[in-house]
Amino acid sequence: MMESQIYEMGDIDIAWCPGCGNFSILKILKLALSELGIKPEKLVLVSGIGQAAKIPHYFKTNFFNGLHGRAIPPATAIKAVNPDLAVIAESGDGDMYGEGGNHLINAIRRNPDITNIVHNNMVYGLTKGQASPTSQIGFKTPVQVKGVFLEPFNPLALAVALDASFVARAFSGDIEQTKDILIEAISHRGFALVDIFQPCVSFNKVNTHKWFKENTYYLNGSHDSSDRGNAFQKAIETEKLPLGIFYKNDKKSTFEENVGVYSKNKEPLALRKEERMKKLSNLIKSKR
Ligand SMILES: Cc1ncc(C[n+]2csc(CCOP(=O)(O)OP(=O)(O)O)c2C)c(N)n1
Ligand code: SF4
Ligand SMILES: [Mg+2]
Repeated sequence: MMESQIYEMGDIDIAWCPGCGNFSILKILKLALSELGIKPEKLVLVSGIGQAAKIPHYFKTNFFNGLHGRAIPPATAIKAVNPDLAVIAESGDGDMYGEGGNHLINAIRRNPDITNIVHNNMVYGLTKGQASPTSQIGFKTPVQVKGVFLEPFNPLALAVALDASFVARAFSGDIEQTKDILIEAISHRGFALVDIFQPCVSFNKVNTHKWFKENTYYLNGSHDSSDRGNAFQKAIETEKLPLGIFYKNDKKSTFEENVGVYSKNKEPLALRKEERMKKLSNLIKSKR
């Protein structure tokens, strides 16, 4: 097994607050990738903006850090032209479920073979504590002074309803179980959504580490992750929030398979230099 040290940046400043759940997610992701034997040169982390989206800065690997809510489009493109790379889109709940919601919906429909990890702290951390789409009813912030009155967005119910190919929820406080879920998600062929509960110790004093411990439970061994109806029932449970792999559909073809560019020629599009140059010069000629 490869050591997770391979992804370490050395002595760098990390801009997260002491005690933030993002530290655990960073550690767990490195453990999962090293257990899978994915070398840094074979990995691309893609992110938008937010505390969660800083994760690629603390990883010795390839990365693309773009606009708020826009991790999915570059991640989809990177995978389409380099199918041999493992591509992971990293984001926060605001980033993916608010600003990036449209991209999430259409990624589920396209089914690119990428993993989408969402650090769900139920708050906008980077911008200092406004409500996010997953903030709970009654959550008070300097903007939502009387408390949030909107029903929280349910990413798992959405993903199962759209027949996403892999849907899971984890908790940053559980290293082993979250690592196992990430290993399955990254190994899965197709779009894998992993929502990870992550305490924000500075701006969410309600949904703390203790709160997540007390308000979650693991789906048991008899949960059938191929049963979509049952997965949906589990996804809409609110009294206690289930953790684990809710749903998997191994039968869906991926975006890369559907676009058909690899049906005859297996060479990654990114490496097809001659073909690209020919297309480019034809395009230029056609515009003259
Ligand atoms: C288009 C756009 N809108 C708003 C912002 C401001 N902004 C930056 S990060 C952020 C929210 C971050 O919240 P989340 O995605 O939950 O990440 P966290 O910091 O909690 O990890 C917002 C609103 C921005 N950078 N760009
Ligand atoms: S503000 Fe919250 S999410 Fe951001 S680093 Fe601090 S504890 Fe983590
Ligand atoms: Mg957040």
